[in-house]
Amino acid sequence: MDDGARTRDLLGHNQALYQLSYNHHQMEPLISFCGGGFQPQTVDFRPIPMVGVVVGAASIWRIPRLHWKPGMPDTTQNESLSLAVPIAGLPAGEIMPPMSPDDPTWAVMDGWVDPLAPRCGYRTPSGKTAIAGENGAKAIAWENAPDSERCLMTGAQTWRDYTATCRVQALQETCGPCLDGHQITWASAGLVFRMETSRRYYYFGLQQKHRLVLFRRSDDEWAELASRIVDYHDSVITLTVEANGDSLRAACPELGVSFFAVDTQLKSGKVGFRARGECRLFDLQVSMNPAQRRLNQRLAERATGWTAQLGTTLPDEEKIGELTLPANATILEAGNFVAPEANHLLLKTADGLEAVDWSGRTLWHFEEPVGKHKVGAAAMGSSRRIYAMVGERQAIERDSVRGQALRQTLADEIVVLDGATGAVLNREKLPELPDADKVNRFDFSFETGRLTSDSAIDFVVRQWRFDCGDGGRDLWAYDGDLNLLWHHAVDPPYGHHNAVHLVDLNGDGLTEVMAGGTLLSSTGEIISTHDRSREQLEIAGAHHYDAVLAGHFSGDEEQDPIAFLMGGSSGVYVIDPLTGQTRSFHRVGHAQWGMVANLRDDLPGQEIMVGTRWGNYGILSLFSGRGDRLWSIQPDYILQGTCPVQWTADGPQHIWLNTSRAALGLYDGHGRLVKRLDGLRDLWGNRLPGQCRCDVLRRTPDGPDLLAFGIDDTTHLFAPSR
Ligand SMILES: [Ca+2]
Ligand SMILES: [Ca+2]
Repeated sequence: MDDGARTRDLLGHNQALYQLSYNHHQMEPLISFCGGGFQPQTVDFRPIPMVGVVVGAASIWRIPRLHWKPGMPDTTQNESLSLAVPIAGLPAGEIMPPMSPDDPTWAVMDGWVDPLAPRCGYRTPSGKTAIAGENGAKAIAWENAPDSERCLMTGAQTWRDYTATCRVQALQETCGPCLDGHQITWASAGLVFRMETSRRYYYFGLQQKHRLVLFRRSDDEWAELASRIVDYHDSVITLTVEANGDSLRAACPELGVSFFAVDTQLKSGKVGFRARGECRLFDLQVSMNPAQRRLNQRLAERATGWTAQLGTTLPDEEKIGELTLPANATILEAGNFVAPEANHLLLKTADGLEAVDWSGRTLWHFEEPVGKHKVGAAAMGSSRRIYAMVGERQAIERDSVRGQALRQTLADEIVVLDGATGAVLNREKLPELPDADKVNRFDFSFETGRLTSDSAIDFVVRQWRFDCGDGGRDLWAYDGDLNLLWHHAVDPPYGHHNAVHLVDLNGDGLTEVMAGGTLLSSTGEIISTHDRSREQLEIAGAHHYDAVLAGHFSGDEEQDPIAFLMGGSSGVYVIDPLTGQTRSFHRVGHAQWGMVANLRDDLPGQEIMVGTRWGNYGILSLFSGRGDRLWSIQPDYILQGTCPVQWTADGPQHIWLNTSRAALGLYDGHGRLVKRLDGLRDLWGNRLPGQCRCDVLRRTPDGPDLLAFGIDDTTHLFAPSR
């Protein structure tokens, strides 16, 4: 029995604690809570009502006896630790600008991160400016803007016990809504501690300049632990929190407030300052006494040991070769489009498409610049068809989410290529658009399917529109010979590339078209529309369904088919796609994309991974195939490129996180890092996020999956060691 299974048995029916334990890979005796004998000191003591505080604490208390290693080295660091934001060392002006990684303030602020505006993350202002405050004292200023929420955090996911203090001046009462919370209208400034994700943490601070509040946030749930109305008038105040086991203390001496609360929900995490709306931060310090420091170090060692132990049953990565690609070529995919028994690589080059074998030898070259492409799901004869968009009706220059210049082209034609030879089988004009000025691209449905043809070679052309936040409304269905079958415009709009799918949901052998919140038959009739689409569209930051997954995921015929609608800031709707009826919804943040994989052999069917973007990048949430949310993690604060990886011949898939060196590794279906991939970490070196290219490729149709890791001009291939 592995440790996870033991934990589960021990906790028995206590599902919430079981999940927390899994999330944090650490079980620690709650010494300070159980033995401290603390008494509430203030009028505002309010223990939160919660199922089984005592039971929960007792359960957690017992776990270390299974995991405790008496021989663990004593770190004997009998020194306290103190960290302070070096405000005095900051030059005046914007600090930590995300898209300027060489800005000198990054070095000054080494050790501090802003999860809401991370270095090399995405195109967003830092929102934090160093200024000279009153009496010449330097401060960091937060600005007055709806999207002004920013943080300064330090520490590690394993930090549990510590003290944090800040000196702050709050200058704004209301603020919002923002992409992270359509319902938030209050400005706030205060301390964050035990941050598990940027949407899950404890917080103590001023709200709307008239209330001091200590709360636990879990996504859109704000559980207030203590609060008091205060008489505040723009003065600089001191906020202090101390977390020790389950006991949370919070105080503001200037306003005469001292809170004490007991809460068991958040076990550990980073600590720092977070504010929405205009305010000034004059000081921010985090400290640990020697006992706290030793504890936190032991928790970090425990987590490392846990990863090593979990990884022992998985093969290490072994470098098996390198790919030599033509200059400026990118890998589109590896697949058996040439012949059924072997996989080849499909490359995109500046002047077209190229098929190469694994030694880099060119099989064919299609010499027309290609925008979007799609490889047919079914073979025609021995090869697959490749559909590609070519030509240029119009083009625009834009910045990508990550700040790079992009040239986006509205294509003119579709061509069909023979995957074996690259020969053009057919070509056809793309539809004429009466409102072409509102459209920046055509695109293909996420997969080909069977609309009228005998095999899955039909597809749908979709669009990206400026007036739908890069989503779209129009759908044009084609058969594999490029005959236009039907055209339909849907309302509500669908979203990005992963929002239009061809999938057989009713089992008649023909594929339906799931386009955002609308399901259409293979012949273009509307079958259903999401019943909460109006609500979804009214939520700020949710102007389309960013991504959609529909299929038979649950392994339970009572539940299938099922669809997951990733609705931007409205979160995730789990619906019956045949009726459009919502079964459940989950406010996970700005849900932007999703993928299907079998990450858990102990759960029937497949699991759904959902990632967030705007307002809270990098949160990954796993759902069961029937729509239950299992856990959320946030290994870094950058767009999470998660690829499902079949790393063993049998057993569940894993996910490969590769957006930063900090997050790099294979993770299991419990959200645990199980393989650090040190070989890749060595290659990564000190490169910044975005400077390594990562693909999961299969050399043969049966696998195994290879990790393709591109650094500079070389693509290194790693396979599971034998
Ligand atoms: Ca069907
Ligand atoms: Ca499963």
